[in-house]
Amino acid sequence: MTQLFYSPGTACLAPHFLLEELGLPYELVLVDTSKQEHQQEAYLRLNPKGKIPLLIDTTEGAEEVDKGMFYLTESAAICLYLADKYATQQNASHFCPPLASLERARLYQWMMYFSNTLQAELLSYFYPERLADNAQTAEQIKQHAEQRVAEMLSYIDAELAQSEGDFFLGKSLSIADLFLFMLCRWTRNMHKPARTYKHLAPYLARLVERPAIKNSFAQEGLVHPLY
Ligand SMILES: N[C@@H](CCC(=O)N[C@@H](CS)C(=O)NCC(=O)O)C(=O)O
Repeated sequence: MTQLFYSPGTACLAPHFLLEELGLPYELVLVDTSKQEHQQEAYLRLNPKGKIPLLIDTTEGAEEVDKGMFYLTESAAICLYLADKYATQQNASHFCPPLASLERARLYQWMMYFSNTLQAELLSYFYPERLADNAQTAEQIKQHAEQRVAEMLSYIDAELAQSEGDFFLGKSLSIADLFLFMLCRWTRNMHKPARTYKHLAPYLARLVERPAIKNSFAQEGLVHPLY
């Protein structure tokens, strides 16, 4: 059985969208961050980083923590793993283009950019107090992070304008779309949210209509504005 440990609206969303898109049986396990459950021993035993998400998958040969169970963290890595694992399933090969193809290289490029640049900046925006000694500096960090996110969104918007299809990498939905949608959602309360950019606006409006994305939002109890 595949289990996704989640906290509503967090970095669990992209893997959640993907599990829904794949139509796989899986279990959602709530980690209640308002009760600091992610910092408690029971969760730290599974994920010593104390972060969300965590995927536990039953995989032959895996011997981490419990025999036969595979523990994986990092939202982008979970998406890559699931997409590869189920690539041979009917209608699933487009989530991750074939190994060593140019399309695959572009997917890596964007997944890395999204996770180690845009997502990292968003984490500074959401947790500025972790980078500062006082409230005034934290506020300044938050403002700078928001400006930098806006620059990144402009760059992403320009890239999207070059797409030859409805999706970020062209004509097929890939994990880059699911990951980017999650990050765009996180900008919804900024002065210039992703939904206000010329090319991101119709792109996000199309994605939010996908049943997999709607189901994920409903299951996590998320309501409007969704992005
Ligand atoms: N790079 C990690 C980031 C994980 C992360 O920071 N998750 C946040 C929620 S979006 C979290 O667990 N926050 C709780 C905390 O930092 O205390 C990933 O993509 O999985």
